[in-house]
Amino acid sequence: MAARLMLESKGIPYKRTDLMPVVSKAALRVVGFPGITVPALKIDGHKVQGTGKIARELDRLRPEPPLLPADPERLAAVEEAERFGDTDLQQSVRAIAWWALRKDKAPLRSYSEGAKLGIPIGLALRTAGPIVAAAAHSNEATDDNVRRSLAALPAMLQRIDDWIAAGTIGGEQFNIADFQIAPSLRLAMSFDDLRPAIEARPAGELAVRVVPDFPGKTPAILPPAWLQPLRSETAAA
Ligand SMILES: N[C@@H](CCC(=O)N[C@@H](CS)C(=O)NCC(=O)O)C(=O)O
Repeated sequence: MAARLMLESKGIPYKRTDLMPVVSKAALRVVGFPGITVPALKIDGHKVQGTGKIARELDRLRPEPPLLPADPERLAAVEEAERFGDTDLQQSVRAIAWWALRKDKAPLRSYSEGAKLGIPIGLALRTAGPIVAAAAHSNEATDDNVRRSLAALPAMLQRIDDWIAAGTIGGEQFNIADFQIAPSLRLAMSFDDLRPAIEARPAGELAVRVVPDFPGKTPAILPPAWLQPLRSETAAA
């Protein structure tokens, strides 16, 4: 989603292919990418992998509008927010999402809306069990990690609100950090358990501005005790 939004912000047309998680590692090797993660982009005869590298390559190929600011001080702030989006935030939301899907696979169908998998969605969903289990394992979606992620979420949301207040993200023209952070927030907001603590604050409003359409919906599934740290956030919002 982040890479797609970056291409769209540059006005560069693209062809999208979605890969089943886990299987994606081998599929990327087969088509000649050196690394094992998506997003992976072939552009202008180059293979570029990773949201950060893709953003920098797009700025090189088509400088306007820039994804990375030229001013060194602003660049340092944007890159700090980018790193946070790529690590702490994404890892936390991903652990929660895989934990929930392992518990109940029914919401998967809603997340596959619009996917370009090259095989029928029904078939992909029927064979998803082992893939969900493997992805939950490789993303360390353990009870402990999910509890820790939920406990850390209020401080992460505050950090994002602070970056918005400082003008690091959330400007008129979105930058690499907007595109790195917003998709994870939208994934978190697809959870009925989490949306109330996010949607009314600046972070939630920004996420919807950056990613107006994000597929998927997961009804309440997380243990209420684990959600306690988010209760006060919801009340404040
Ligand atoms: N935010 C990262 C995402 C890279 C990443 O971790 N991709 C995951 C999917 S969201 C992946 O391909 N995982 C494959 C694996 O390591 O099993 C980026 O900026 O490129």
